Amino acid sequence: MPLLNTSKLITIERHITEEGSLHPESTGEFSRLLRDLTLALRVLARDVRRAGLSDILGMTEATNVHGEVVKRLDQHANDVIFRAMDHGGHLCVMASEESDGLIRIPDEYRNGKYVLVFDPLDGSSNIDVNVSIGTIFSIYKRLDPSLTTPGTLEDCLQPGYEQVAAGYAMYGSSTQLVYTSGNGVDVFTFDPTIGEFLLTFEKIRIPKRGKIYSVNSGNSHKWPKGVREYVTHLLQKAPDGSRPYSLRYVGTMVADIHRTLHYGGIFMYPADTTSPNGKLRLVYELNPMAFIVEQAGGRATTGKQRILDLQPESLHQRAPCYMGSVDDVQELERYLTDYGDEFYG
Ligand code: AHM
Ligand code: MG
Repeated sequence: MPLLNTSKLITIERHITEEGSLHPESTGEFSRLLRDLTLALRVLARDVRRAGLSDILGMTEATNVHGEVVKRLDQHANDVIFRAMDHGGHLCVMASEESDGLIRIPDEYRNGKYVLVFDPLDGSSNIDVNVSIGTIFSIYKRLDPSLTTPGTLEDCLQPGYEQVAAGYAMYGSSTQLVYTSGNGVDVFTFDPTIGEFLLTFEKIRIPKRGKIYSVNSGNSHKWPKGVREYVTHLLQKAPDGSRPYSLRYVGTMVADIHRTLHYGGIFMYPADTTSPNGKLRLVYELNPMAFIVEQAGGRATTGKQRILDLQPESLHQRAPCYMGSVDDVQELERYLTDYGDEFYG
């Protein structure tokens, strides 16, 4: 699949403004919110690129040559997003993987009608070793958009199907921003020479079936029976050449889903005997990714239920996840039904 499938020269800001103009009731507030957020992503793309040079990696306790406390890159990313988003007047509350509770809008700024939840730097185990990492975000309208009071926990705990927009930035060999507002999925690539995200792939579609599976197989002894049997099946040779599948696992969800969007296949983080709800967090990891995957024509489930239909009960709750090509995910679901989700051992 080519990396560039559009002849349009268009920035993400223009794209979002044009999408907004399709809605006559649009006030432009959402476009301004996205403009602030893409500023944060541009800053982070720069900082990730310079990370090894600027003492940003590693522990939080260290002091750099300027006498400043060095922050881990994930804490730094959290701060950058907060500083870009707290004063715009568009948000009423935020929540992040890096903050235990709600992130409130400071009293001196206006509370707007949107809610932002995010994982500032996904792929923590890859940060210090120069392997692709990313930022995941999701935007909701607050439950009562007429209010001007601070947003609440309930505003952040809306089911994923209520998302207004979601996306991720992947800091890889280039920085790409993958974005949906419910009208398909578009990919923008950051051009550092002009400081803009340019549209490079319009309305990406996940192949109906792939030939790659992505999972931490170090956990296989703890998986449910159905997942073990399914993976065993993927590794058996099929006469028509459709199997065996290849295994690809970066360990950064953003990167593993990004590849799945382009090449198809399945990404899994199952429940296991030590993590009965899997590892990945529903509100700011799974829901935005599930929205993107579905908008690209794929499927995203816990094995029992569509991810976007789950009612979150707490900010950091986890859920099992299987997402990717429709045929692959449905096949996995059949294995879970046939073999059950009991665990071995
Ligand atoms: P993080 O938010 O602390 O980085 O954890 C989430 C990451 C995902 O990006 C990735 O899919 C998963 O954890 C990898 O976990 P594991 O190392 O257990 O395979
Ligand atoms: Mg994460």
